[in-house]
Amino acid sequence: MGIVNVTPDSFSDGGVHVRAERAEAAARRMLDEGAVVVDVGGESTRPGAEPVSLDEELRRVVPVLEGLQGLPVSIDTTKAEVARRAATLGAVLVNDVTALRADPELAEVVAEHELDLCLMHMQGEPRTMQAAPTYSDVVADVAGFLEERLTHAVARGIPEERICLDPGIGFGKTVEQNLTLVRELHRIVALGRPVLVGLSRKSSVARTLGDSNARMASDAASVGAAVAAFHRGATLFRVHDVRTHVEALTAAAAIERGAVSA
Ligand code: HH2
Repeated sequence: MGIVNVTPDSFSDGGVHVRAERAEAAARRMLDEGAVVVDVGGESTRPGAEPVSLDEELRRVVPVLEGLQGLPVSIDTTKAEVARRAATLGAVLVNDVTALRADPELAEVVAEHELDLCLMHMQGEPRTMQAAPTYSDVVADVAGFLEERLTHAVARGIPEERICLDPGIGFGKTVEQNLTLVRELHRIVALGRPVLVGLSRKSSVARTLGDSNARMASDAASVGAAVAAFHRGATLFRVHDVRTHVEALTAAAAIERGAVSA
């Protein structure tokens, strides 16, 4: 999953894709490089980010979605109206970082338009989530949350086969908690749905190199973390540098399988 943030303030690529044509070109390049879907988002969820209005979010993403019609697009939103517009413009997946908690109508849009759905764990909300994340057992807590949200989504009419789960790396978690979630990812995989991870350029990955104030991981460090997640059962990777991840993960997968891909 290639990341296309159409925002002025995203932590890693904020401001890069503000112009629709540039976002569209970046998305097309990611698909050429092997992304199976591009995730278009108009609201930053980085720690400390302020929410954006519906009008502003639509103003950011609609031109990009229009330019990408006919291509596999995911919409990174918490708002039913944004998802609805995206669906009418051909989006195939809704990536909701609140796991259907922010907008009670979002489940209906996903069900009605037969979209795929990513349910992600987050403790708190972006503005304040890194203040003091606390868990009794981070993996059990995240797995329990995702299981409950999966049940909720299915009860709202979204077939289980359309849903993937995401532990929400960096969303209300310390570096240690993020690393534990990846190390014990098999406990999330055990819930029985495909698991997506977003490790790309995140500060927790950067901080494994020793600088406790580092804010953005290199692509090399991001790929290392993605491969570690792959070995623990992740099958979907939300990334900035698509080519590098595709090559690294293809090589890792070939070793697992003992055969090169067709
Ligand atoms: N991470 C970010 C945003 N959306 N969605 C899922 N499912 N999983 C993630 O880990 C995830 C996500 C944050 O990264 P980014 O999009 O690069 O920055 P921002 O939120 O500032 O736009």
